[in-house]
Amino acid sequence: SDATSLKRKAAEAAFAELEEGMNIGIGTGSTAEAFVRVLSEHVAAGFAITGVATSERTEALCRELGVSTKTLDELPILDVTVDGADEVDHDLRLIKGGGGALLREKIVAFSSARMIVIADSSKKVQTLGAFPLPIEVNGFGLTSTFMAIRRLTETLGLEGEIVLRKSGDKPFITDGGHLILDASFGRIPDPEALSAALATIPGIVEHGLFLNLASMAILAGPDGIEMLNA
Ligand code: DER
Repeated sequence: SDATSLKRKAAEAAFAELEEGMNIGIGTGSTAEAFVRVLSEHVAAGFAITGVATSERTEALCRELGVSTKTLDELPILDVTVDGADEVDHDLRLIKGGGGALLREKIVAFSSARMIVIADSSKKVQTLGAFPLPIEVNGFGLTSTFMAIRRLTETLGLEGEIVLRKSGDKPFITDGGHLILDASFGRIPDPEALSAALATIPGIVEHGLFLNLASMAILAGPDGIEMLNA
């Protein structure tokens, strides 16, 4: 479908940013998987690269397609991370976490000199928040954490449903063993203020606001590729 080809076009443009011998972080989600497929074709043709996966799911795909990976402990300093996003604004602020891998994605992106976001152009927004913000929580005292988030976001003027992410009829469990709350704020006019406020709640492990991490976004649309640079 043309959605797949748009993902592939963005993935190919991201590959063009790589150099042989780089250590790269590899994201999670369908666009990141298109990138792994593009990468595997070049690896098969002799392109030397080592990846650090951001999820078990991505790790399994790399193994299946012959892209060599190491752990972040083996490669703690990465040249670039290539990853998808659920929303990208004009300042390269992101909402991520739709695929449930936000904690490892954020740690890997933070360990990289650069972060390249690949997405179809439908992910570009004026203001973040139409996509529900994933908030990864420990789960101990979940109701207390939930109430703290509710109270705190209301003081920021943010309303909307906050729901526990499910996998079938059971709570979704992340690779790190945590739970995810999805908060439908609708619009987040001040992502920095929200990020700082969430950091004050001890039960929150991490959230899907990626600020000051992306250095480039490659957005594929029906009329071509748009590159956004920080
Ligand atoms: O979970 C994530 O952050 C993923 O990158 C995801 O949000 C983007 O997934 P997609 O490429 O399948 O749209």
